[in-house]
Amino acid sequence: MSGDEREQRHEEIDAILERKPGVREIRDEANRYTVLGAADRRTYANWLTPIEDHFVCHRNPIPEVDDGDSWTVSLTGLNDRNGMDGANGAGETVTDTTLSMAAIREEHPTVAIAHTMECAGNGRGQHDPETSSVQWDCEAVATSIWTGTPLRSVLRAHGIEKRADEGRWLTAIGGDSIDEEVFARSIPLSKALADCILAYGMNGGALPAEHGYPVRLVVPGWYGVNNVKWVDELRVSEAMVTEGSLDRPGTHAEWQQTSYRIHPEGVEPEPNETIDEFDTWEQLASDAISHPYTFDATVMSLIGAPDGTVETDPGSGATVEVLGIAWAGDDAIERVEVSTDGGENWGDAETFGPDYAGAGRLFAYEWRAEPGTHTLCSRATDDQGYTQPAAISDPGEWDGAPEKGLFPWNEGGYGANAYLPNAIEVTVVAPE
Ligand SMILES: Nc1nc2c(c(=O)[nH]1)N[C@H]1C(S)=C(S)[C@@H](COP(=O)(O)O)O[C@H]1N2
Ligand SMILES: [Mo]
Repeated sequence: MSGDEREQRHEEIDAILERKPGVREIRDEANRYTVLGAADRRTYANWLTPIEDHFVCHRNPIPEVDDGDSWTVSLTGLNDRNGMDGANGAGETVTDTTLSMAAIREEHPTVAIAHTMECAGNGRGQHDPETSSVQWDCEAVATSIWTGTPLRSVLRAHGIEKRADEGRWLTAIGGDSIDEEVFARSIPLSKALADCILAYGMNGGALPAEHGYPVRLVVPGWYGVNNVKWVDELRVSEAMVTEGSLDRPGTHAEWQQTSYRIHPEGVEPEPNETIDEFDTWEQLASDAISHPYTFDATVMSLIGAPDGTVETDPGSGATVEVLGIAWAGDDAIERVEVSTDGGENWGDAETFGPDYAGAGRLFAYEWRAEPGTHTLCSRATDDQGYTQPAAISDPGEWDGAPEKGLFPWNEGGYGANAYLPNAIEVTVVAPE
């Protein structure tokens, strides 16, 4: 990493701060990422996150795109329909085609989907002792409406069929790939065909440069890292990306096989060509995969309001509405509880508002607030029965951490969903 590139990163951060008043720079131990997070906890009293408050996270410089209409996406790899694209006429054929932005926009259905996107490193800064990299507290999560084209439609048009999805993978490669460092992520082809889109719009407007203009992959309910920005290539294969598996220079599998996996200190996770359990928490809890991959987001919740000081209104019987958002990747939220005494006692909150697969739910809790200072926290349970643990474990406590109500401290600081670190202090004052 040259000094020049670091310089460029700070310029990039400054430029983003100018157009996004709702974010602030986050401390990055490695000084390698462009990282900004929601500046105000009250962002999470909303279901939709305004673009100004939407976190940003990437490593390589944003590609310069003067004319988004001339951007292309190459689609390569296996298909199982004869006579398509680069057909060789003998059984399985290979796709090798180039998609224009016009084709992506106009030759397929247009859809809008909701997606709560969380960086897999959200909560990393709550690990004690500290892990390396970006010290996120809880500001790297956002809910947006993404407009684009279903991948299913694009893939089918080029011979990639549902019946051939078993065990196959789709690798997306970012246009921010530089010679030494290729940003590539693989997701199961079954997920790609089910609900992923090539997005070119965000919250009803154009996709901003820092969020992937002109086109990004949106993987509903899955951690940010899977949502490749500035998509340059899509490739279908029998295996996830492994080191050297792409016909490109530089390293290929860092983002899939090394970082973004949950493991104890001092462990180097073994690469896998394929796995068949994708739920992140299930991988952890069942030991199905050693050193889980961060695919779907673990169950989480955040209180957005009140925060700080609140004056009770005698007309309301001194009740205060506690508002927040809960999400569980591509699983559904089953229950949200709120505590106003730091996790000793809990009451059920009510979920309300939009209810889309892959996006969070708003919750509200009627709090009879007594004057004084109180510690508020929330904990959610998903429809698989997983509940947010109370705290992050010590580094040595990997084994059985979830059963002990702890999220395992892990070297990369991924997937943290404990509720106590996200507690907020609220001071209640009676009206004069
Ligand atoms: N091409 C590319 N896509 C990327 C990244 C990147 O570095 N390059 N960062 C990923 C990570 S780690 C996250 S958390 C999300 C953040 O998306 P956002 O910046 O739109 O919030 O983008 C993902 N997509
Ligand atoms: Mo991330």
